[in-house]
Amino acid sequence: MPGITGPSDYSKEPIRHNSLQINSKEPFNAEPQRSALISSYLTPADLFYKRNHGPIPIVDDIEKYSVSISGLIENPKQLFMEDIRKLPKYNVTSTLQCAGNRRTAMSKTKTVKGVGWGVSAIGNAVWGGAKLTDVLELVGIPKLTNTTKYGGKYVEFVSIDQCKEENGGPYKASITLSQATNPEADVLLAYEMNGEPLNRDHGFPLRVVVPGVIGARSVKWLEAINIIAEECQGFFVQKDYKMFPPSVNWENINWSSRRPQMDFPVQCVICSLEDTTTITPGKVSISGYAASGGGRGIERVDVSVDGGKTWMEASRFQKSDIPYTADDDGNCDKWAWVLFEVTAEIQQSTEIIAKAVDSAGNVQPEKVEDVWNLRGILNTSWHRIQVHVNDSNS
Ligand SMILES: Nc1nc2c(c(=O)[nH]1)N[C@H]1C(S)=C(S)[C@@H](COP(=O)(O)O)O[C@H]1N2
Ligand SMILES: [Mo]
Repeated sequence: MPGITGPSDYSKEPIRHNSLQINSKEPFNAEPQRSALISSYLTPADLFYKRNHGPIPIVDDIEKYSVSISGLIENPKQLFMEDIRKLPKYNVTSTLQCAGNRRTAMSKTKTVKGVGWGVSAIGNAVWGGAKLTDVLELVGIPKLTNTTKYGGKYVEFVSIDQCKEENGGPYKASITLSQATNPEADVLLAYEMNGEPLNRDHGFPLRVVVPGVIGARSVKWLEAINIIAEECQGFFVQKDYKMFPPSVNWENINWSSRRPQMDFPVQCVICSLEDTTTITPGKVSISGYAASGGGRGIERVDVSVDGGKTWMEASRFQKSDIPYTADDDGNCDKWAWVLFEVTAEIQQSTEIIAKAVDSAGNVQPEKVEDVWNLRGILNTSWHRIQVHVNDSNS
């Protein structure tokens, strides 16, 4: 084995922060409290949501750890950590969001299948590592390639964790070769998160980060890269993480009728208040995160404190803890979330709503019912908070 192993049981899991809300113990799936998300622009690694499908792999010998690159190419190669570290290092600030974020709220409309998540299956980090474009050049694939000489059109990432959905096989995903070889897509083989070496939960020693795309494609504990003709045939690409219309149920589902979800849609959540909150009348601070996929930054966030009759525009806050920027223009928002804030006077019980608009003018769906799907993915409906005001006379 090449310096890394995927255990078959959960006896060697890392130690986790005790404030995480655990949604499933084995495999370990957990999210921070929503208030933790807005206390810093960059989410600390120990509080960052953890989404796993098997036991966490173990690096036995980092010197022996390598990633093989093969498939429809001329010169397959095995790369060691030192080969990857020799390439130019990029720091990309990117939000990672699980497609299942806010699934629990969607399941209230009608049952859905999948791990229940609140609003915190999302985090924002600076990922440090080599660009995939530079790595692929080492095996003779130039930048901006759609097809290799041998018909390679997709890049498949293979891990080493043992997943039940794959009958004990590893987690896999793929992206197009054109995205993989586009330097502006900023796809990374990352070995750092927020300036520290990746920790085990987040993919030590090396993970893929595909900015602007649902978290499922950012394969952790990378073991192999295959250049292939068709997209990855693994479970998580073909039979999971696809968006179906509300009419599809478990009897009539046809998995091959849909494409795997890639970019995530525009999303926004209020994190300063729980979904149901009791307050005393007066000023209330409403803050949270907004993010969109595909490199579409956030244009604005609208907040209503009267159930959607009138709206005000929120302002951005807390950019000061960014140690790095995504590009030379200081454009940090391309792949990253925006934290927003507005203060409102609230005198009576009401519904507070937040919704975001991305740089392409895309908006969020008003009702969760309209985007309900049996796998409970992509709940990006308007985020609503029920506020009860204490009656001071009673
Ligand atoms: N090897 C491997 N990579 C994986 C997964 C996994 O279970 N195994 N889960 C994916 C999913 S669904 C998400 S949302 C992200 C979560 O990354 P995080 O745990 O670092 O937050 O990793 C992705 N990469
Ligand atoms: Mo996910």
